[in-house]
Amino acid sequence: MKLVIGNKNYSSWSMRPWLLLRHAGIAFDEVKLSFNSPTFKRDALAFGPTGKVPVLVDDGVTVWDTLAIAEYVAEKFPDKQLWPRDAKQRAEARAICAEMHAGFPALRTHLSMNVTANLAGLGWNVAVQDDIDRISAIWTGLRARHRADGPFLFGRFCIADAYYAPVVTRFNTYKPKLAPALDEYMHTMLDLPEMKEWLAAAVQENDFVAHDEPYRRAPN
Ligand SMILES: N[C@@H](CCC(=O)N[C@@H](CS)C(=O)NCC(=O)O)C(=O)O
Repeated sequence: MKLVIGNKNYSSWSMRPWLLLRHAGIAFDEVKLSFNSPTFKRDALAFGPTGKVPVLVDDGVTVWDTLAIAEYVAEKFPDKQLWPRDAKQRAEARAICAEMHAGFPALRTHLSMNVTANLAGLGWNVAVQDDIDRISAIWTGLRARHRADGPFLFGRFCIADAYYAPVVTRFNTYKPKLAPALDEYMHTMLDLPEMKEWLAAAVQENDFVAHDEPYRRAPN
């Protein structure tokens, strides 16, 4: 199984399936393409029809959309229980993934992923706050209901956590004011060994766009 991704510093869509596969212990070969390369589009088109990442290539199948990748992997590895086992919870998990997939345009535009930068206080506007408030409501409600089952949105780690992982890193980069109740979930996600692996690799890749440089955080 091959997962084609973009820069670990910038590619929120790539982070989701990468984290999902790693956390589940599913082996894959990583192929990383640089957004800063003049051949990015051509390189990406060699793997999938949209010229975007991520793309999963497995056993003669090409899957080029994050939600489709998550579903494909969940079907291929049912024992990994990548969606919640309970049908009602599964429906809700799918709904919040779809909401992330299609929504939160202000957050995505103004707090774009940049995991190694410190952009505290930047990017905020009223529309961004509306997105933050909606995400806060999702996380707070799920954590309150599933606290007894574990530290993730539905208790156990599932596709929904992978889906919201780049929001966790965005909040860590832009540091908007969040309800204290969300700190615990932020820490749970940032402390995941796979998340740490991704963040460390983002520092190492040293492939930043020039206007980002003044904001680079010192490596931990
Ligand atoms: N709907 C796609 C979105 C993929 C996407 O927009 N990927 C971005 C990187 S995060 C990309 O490849 N951008 C490069 C480009 O548009 O040229 C998915 O869910 O995977």
